[in-house]
Amino acid sequence: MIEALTLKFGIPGKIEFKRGHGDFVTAVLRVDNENSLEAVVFGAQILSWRSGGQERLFLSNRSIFDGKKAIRGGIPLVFPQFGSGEMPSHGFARIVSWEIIQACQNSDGSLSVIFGLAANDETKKYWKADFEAELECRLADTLVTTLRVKNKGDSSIEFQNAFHTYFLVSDSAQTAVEGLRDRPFLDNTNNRAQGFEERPTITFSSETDRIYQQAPETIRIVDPEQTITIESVGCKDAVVWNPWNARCAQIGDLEPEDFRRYVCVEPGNICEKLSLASGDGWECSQTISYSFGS
Ligand code: TA6
Repeated sequence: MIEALTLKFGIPGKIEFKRGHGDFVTAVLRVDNENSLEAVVFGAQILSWRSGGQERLFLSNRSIFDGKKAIRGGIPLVFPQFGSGEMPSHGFARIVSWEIIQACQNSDGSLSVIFGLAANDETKKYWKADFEAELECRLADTLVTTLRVKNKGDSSIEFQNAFHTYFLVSDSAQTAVEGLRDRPFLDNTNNRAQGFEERPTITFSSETDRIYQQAPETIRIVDPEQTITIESVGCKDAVVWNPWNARCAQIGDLEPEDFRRYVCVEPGNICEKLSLASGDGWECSQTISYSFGS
C-alpha cells in the first residue's frame, strides 16, 4: 500500500507515505521545515500540523489507535451526525477507513492530500444514504480542510458536520477565544439551555461546551505565545469546548492535566441539519493559521 501510494503520488521530501500511529497508512506533507502535516486514513484525521516550526494540534498521549475508537486529538471529522443520536457519537466518518484518492503539489506551491469515502456496507450500517464524501487537507503556511459531500441517491439526505479541531495551547487558563460576542448559544453543560454571549472574549475556568449559532466566519484563539485564526466558509455554527478538570478526569483517553493543553473550536453545521437533494453537491471549509504572540 505504501509503495503503491508513493509510486502514484509521492514527491520526495514533500509528499510521502508511511505507517504511523496505529500502523495506519499516513500521508506526510512537508512544505518546508516550518510547515508540515500528518493525516491517517482512519477517519481521514489530521494528527499533526506544524506551523511556524511548532506543533499546533493537541494529540492525547492516551489516544487509542485500535481502528475502532475515535482518536483523541488532531482534527476529528464530525459527520454525518453531531453528538449523540442514531449513530455513534459524532457520526461514523471518524471511525471508518477512508481512501487516499489524490495527493499533489498545487500550482500555488501548496500541497494537498484528498481522502475519499463512498457509501459502502460499513457506512450503511449507520446511514442508508448513497453518498460520496471527500476531505481535502491543503497545506501552505496555513492549513485548509474542506469537506465535500455528493448525494448519489434518489432522495434527499440530511446531515450535520463539524471540524472538531483540538488546538494545542500553552495553558487553557490563559487562553481566550475572540469573535463570539453577541452570539446566541446552546449550553451543552446545561441541557442545551439557550444563552447569549455577552463577553468580548471567552475564557476558561470551568467546563465549557457551547454551540454558538450564527457563528462569525472568523474566530481567534489567543494565548500568551500565539494567535490562531480560524476562517470558515459554509459553517453556520461553531462549538467551543474545554472539559476542565472534573470532566477531563472522566475521559479515559485524556490525562488528568490535558484540559490545560487544548481548546476545541469547531466550525460546522449543527443546530439545523443540512439537506442535500438527489444529485446535488455541497462543501464547507476552514482555514487555520498561526501567528506568533498574542
Ligand atoms: O464538541 C464538543 C463535544 O460534543 C463535547 O460535548 C465532548 O463530548 C466532545 O465533543 C468530545 O466528544 P467525543 O465523542 O470525541 O468524546
